[in-house]
Amino acid sequence: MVPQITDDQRAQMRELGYVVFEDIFTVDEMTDLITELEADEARMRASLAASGGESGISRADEITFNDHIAERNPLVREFTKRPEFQALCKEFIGDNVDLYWNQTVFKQPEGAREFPWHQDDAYTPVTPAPYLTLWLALNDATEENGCISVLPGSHKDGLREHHPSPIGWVGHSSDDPDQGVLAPIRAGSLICFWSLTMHKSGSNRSKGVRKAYVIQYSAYPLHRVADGELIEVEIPVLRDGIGV
Ligand SMILES: O=C(O)CCC(=O)C(=O)O
Repeated sequence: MVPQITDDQRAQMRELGYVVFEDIFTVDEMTDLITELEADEARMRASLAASGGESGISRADEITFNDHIAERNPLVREFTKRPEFQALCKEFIGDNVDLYWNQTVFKQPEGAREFPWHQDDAYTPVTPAPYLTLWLALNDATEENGCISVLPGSHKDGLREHHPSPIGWVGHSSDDPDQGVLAPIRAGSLICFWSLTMHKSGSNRSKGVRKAYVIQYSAYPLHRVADGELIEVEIPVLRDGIGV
């Protein structure tokens, strides 16, 4: 279902930095996508397990980040260009948009660790910023299995100081009294937020894997803040407002 974005949602994105869009896809509409994403993730996790179980911020028995799937899989690539996403990109980014990054994030059952509070911009600051993250639930994301929490309004003061941890940058303490708001969503729903919106995910205390496909879109052209270099991305999504 292509979202008809309301004035309230525009205002919420502007003021709070995130909007939940419920039931954008049915599970049937995601069946082929999920098959491809799961197969790709299984290959990645097998090779991770064979080489010691850890690489970067992925842990085979805890949480895996499997990126650039659309770049190697035509079905996934086509999915990232769906009209549902184009509508959000056009609304929140503009007429010239690229797929900036895409990754699955699978959280294994009964894991105790949260994925820490951070702004996505902390990983690689880019300009123009912020870009847009669409966190698509491939299965129901609940408080029990480690759904996303967001810190409303945290996008307003730019990039905050982050410090490194074994599982990624941390920009807000898990001991801070403000632990934001939980955003549990059904499979096929998505959380739309800015790359400057502070977010985290909880521990997966359930018996199943929590599965998300995280798709990030940026304005074209895009440059790295550190050296001003143009970031070459492979997958254009909109040019002059038209899907490509
Ligand atoms: O899905 C998760 O558990 C966390 C993902 C996340 O925060 C991210 O990809 O930036």
